[in-house]
Amino acid sequence: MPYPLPTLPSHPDAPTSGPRWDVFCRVIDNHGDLGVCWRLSADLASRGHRVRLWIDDPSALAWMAPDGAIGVQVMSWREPLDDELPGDVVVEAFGCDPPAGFVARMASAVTPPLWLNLEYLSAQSYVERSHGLRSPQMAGPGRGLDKWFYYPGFTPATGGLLRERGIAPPPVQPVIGRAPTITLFSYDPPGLVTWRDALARLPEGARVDVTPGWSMRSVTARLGVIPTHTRDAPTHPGELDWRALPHVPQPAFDAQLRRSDLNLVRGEDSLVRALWAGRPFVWQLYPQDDGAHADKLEAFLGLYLQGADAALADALAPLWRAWNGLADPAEGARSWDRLLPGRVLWPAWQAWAAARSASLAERPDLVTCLLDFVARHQPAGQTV
Ligand code: TRH
Repeated sequence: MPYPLPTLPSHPDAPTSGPRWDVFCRVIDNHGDLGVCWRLSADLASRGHRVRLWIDDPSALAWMAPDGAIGVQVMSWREPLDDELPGDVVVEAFGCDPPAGFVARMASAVTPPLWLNLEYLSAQSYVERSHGLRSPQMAGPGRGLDKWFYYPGFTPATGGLLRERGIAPPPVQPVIGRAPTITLFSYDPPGLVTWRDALARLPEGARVDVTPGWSMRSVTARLGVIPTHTRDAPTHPGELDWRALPHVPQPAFDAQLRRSDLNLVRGEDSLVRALWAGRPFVWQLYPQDDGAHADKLEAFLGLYLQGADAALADALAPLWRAWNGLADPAEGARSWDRLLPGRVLWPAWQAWAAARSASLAERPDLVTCLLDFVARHQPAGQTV
């Protein structure tokens, strides 16, 4: 369904001084590109920076960020874009190739802006090798400029994870004598049926909040379930209760993950939010035709489960693989029966999710790392 175009949010109270950023974002597919760019822009603005977010398709902002953010100006991506002066820093998200006219103005500026390419999040080893590399532009409208690769990541040698100031992880909530609550935000997970069958074996039943789009379609088509739109009706004990969620603003989405006992998330941005929620979660990666998501999953599992109790790791890894279609569904079924709320490994999973969230949150966040990077790489004579 097409969404109505939002009124482009721009605030009269926006700062009139402070470093100026141009963030370029092309919406390729799904919501992750815009989700990351919006979070980055809003986080920068919350620290006093002025941000112009250039987007080719802002329609999802109508629900993701309906109120906008003070300091962020949403701009329509135009071609050619040669009538605008670049700010102090230009962020090209995911190699989206900003308009040639704008890049030419960057190159001809007396003090050219710092130009960064923000890359996708991964725990793979190439990230540490590639973070912060310089790419001198030998040809094209940006000839003479340097473009710097900025890789988000989980380790100190990477660019960090988006994490706004003031996020506090919720306390661990026991699931005793009640149906657990689960949020489903997925593509079409190969492990869907196995998971539903394991839920059906829970004596207390479960409540599943289903996000719009892919998740709703798979639940309907593959499980034959029509989630109800009643948010507040009580859950019937011992049953599986499927509820349809609307699209909600990012802060409400994050709160939904924090409230749930278990989260099934997809894509990179909600992976990070599931981490900060501190709840047990399973991640579905965007499936790639060449199978590249398998290596990406293994790299993340290796990092995430480092130091975990062997019994927990031995159950979680096959479950995550099976959810992504990368292991036998029977292995997934065995794991769910050990890991779901009330089962033998549930307390260990809860404790691990909280501990890992806390340990990753000890690292400086992406915007803090980015500001440090900019300060170290800005062209001579410029202060950001
Ligand atoms: O939407 P995604 O599947 O995006 C993905 C990834 O970006 C992936 O890298 C890319 O290759 C693929 O698309 C094509 O999942 P992700 O990254 O979690 O982004 C979803 C965003 O939507 C996130 O910012 C949270 C936000 N969101 C809301 O704000 N409200 C909602 O109600 C929902 C369901 C999501």
